[in-house]
Amino acid sequence: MGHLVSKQPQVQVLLLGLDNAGKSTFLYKLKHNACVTTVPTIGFNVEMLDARKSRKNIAINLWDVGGQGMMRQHWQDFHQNTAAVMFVVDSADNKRLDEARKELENTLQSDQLLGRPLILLANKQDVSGALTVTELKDRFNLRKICSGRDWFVQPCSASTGFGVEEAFRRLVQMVKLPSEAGAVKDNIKETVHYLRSNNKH
Ligand code: G3D
Ligand code: MG
Repeated sequence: MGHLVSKQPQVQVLLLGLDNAGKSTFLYKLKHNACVTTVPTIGFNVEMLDARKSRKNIAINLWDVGGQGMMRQHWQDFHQNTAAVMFVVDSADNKRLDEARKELENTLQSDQLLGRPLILLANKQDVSGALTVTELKDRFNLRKICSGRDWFVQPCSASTGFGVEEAFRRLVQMVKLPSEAGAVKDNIKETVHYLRSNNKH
């Protein structure tokens, strides 16, 4: 895509979460408003979505990086230049909630993601017994692990489409364009943090 000259601001957003959380279903519902049969993602899927922000047309590149064990070690490689994170949780899979919380905590600790907004997708709300937004916030201790960044929990069902568009609208609202003052400030904060942590070694 490097050779395509475009003035349209592009932002990169990561769609993360455990395998089977519903990332690929969410991505394709958003892109095509379709329920496609997903297969476990090997490698990654990426889709470009058009949006409008600050009276500009922007393109959001949404990266769905495979959630399976082996792929998780590559999440780090995708953190650079990431403007926001969408983290998908299977709210009905009680057994794996702690595993999901640990992955989210690890992700948020990445230096490159410092201050980036987080949208937590409380997915599979159509399944009976799914945790509510309030329950998930408590279970993940979100107020604590998200301090220093904007965050929002969106209830949704990637397969029925409930909450999917709302999640995208919220993302567009929260993401900072590279030209925005806040983003520049964040870059400075990030650089200072980087220099400080390197000085410790
Ligand atoms: P992943 O990309 O995060 O690994 P997928 O997850 O998008 O492949 O989804 C994993 C399974 O969960 C799929 O079922 C998919 O249909 C289902 N799923 C995704 N979102 C929802 C949802 O909101 N509600 C319900 N009930 N199911 C959902 P299969 O059976 O194909 O494995
Ligand atoms: Mg997938």
